[in-house]
Amino acid sequence: MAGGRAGVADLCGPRLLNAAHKLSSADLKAALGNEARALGFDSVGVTDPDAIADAGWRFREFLEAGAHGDMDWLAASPERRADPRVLWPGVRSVIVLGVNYGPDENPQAILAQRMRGAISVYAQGDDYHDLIKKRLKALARWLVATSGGEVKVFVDTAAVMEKPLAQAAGLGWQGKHTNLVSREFGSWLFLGAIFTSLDLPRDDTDTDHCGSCRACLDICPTAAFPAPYKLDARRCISYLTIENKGPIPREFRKAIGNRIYGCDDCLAVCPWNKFAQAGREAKLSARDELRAPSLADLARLDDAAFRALFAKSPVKRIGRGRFVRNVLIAIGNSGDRALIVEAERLLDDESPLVRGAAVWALSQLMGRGEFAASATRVMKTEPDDTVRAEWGLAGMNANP
Ligand code: B12
Ligand code: SF4
Ligand code: SF4
Repeated sequence: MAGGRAGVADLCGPRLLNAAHKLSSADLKAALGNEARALGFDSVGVTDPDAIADAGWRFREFLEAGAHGDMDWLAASPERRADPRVLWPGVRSVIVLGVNYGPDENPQAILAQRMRGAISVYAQGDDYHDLIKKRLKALARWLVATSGGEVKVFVDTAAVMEKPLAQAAGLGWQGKHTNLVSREFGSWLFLGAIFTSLDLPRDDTDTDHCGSCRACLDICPTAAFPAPYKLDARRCISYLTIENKGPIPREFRKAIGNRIYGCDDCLAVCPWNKFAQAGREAKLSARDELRAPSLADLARLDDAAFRALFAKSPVKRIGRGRFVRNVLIAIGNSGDRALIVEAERLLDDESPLVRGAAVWALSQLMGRGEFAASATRVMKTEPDDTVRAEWGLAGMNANP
């Protein structure tokens, strides 16, 4: 159903359909596709609630390996996540929807600009959760008004395995980087789902078109794929910079480069992006100030300025402390001594997370003698054990 438009909804608006109440299920599904597109969805398909049997045991394997790290919410109630019918016994069909958020420039170009921060494509505009949820609710209301039944809508945060459901509904396939790849939109599709008690005609499951390609596996800066189709989230920069609340483990700091919120490398190299087009939703497109922000400016954000800059953005969720931690890792990787002053100022920050990251940044930018002099001065007053430990470890690894 991801393709053409059927005539019925061109002739009948919701009110008329409601009055007629005699739509065949095929006509209803065609009308649903048209309504979804009118609401701004780019892809839509329908699947059976029990279409993702393999996802359940694979998900358990992922949890048993501890690959979810500290994402306890992901590990909670795996039985519900693995089976939509456990989440809601009334579900008869799952409608999966996609919104194209294709970038209008190469997301990897910013990685060479070491004095600027790279924010992943999905987070350069407004928060997709809010936008997609509104659209899902509107479509669900239309469905109920048109044909009755009960509905529930989900985007991202609920216990729903959106990628395998999307594959089963024909929107694309789970590539070796584990995300859904669409033949029309490449890597750049946000997903959402509507569960309904109506019995709608199913779409065909999409099949894997990765072939012998392994571009996404090879590009990953932190070797986060233990095998094709398997991700160890604990090594993924998206997890490390967004979900991880503590200091970024030392082994990943250099590899993170200037990625300050999420990572797009495995998505960006996928050859299927050659068919992708820039997204059509202005609210999701990149805000100019978030395309290539200067690290020096970001390091100066206080709480109020952070909230103002990231109003309505998904970045706001991680808070100023975690964000400035990420900026300091990028400053440490910048190779630019002009940024020493920014990191030095943050040695007095009220957040130990920020102070610890500032120590590491300085260890990367200063010579060993200079760093040791700072350590002697600051350690006299540093109250936090984790930050003191950073001074000790960073001193051993500082530049000669
Ligand atoms: C937790 C989570 C994360 C975690 C873990 C990611 C992961 N791959 O699991 C972290 C924080 C790392 C993350 C990162 C990102 N995420 Co995220 N994330 C989620 C979330 C909330 C749950 C995903 C989940 O269930 N993971 C558990 C694992 C076990 O499930 P899985 O990935 O489907 O694993 C399957 C494969 O491993 C497969 N498998 C295993 N072995 C084998 C063997 C073979 C042969 C085969 C064929 C398959 C196979 O089976 C498993 C079960 O289906 C979803 C939203 C949702 N509710 O679904 C968004 C979601 C997946 N994220 C999304 C995005 C955009 C991202 C990022 C691109 C953001 C960024 N730019 O930084 C990165 C991409 C990183 C990556 N390579 O995956 C989008 C993806 C859209 C799409 N087109 O697929 C989603 C769907 C959100 C949304 N609503 O749009 N994310
Ligand atoms: S998002 Fe980046 S770090 Fe995470 S798996 Fe993909 S390439 Fe690796
Ligand atoms: S980069 Fe290659 S292996 Fe990875 S998802 Fe795309 S086609 Fe599949």
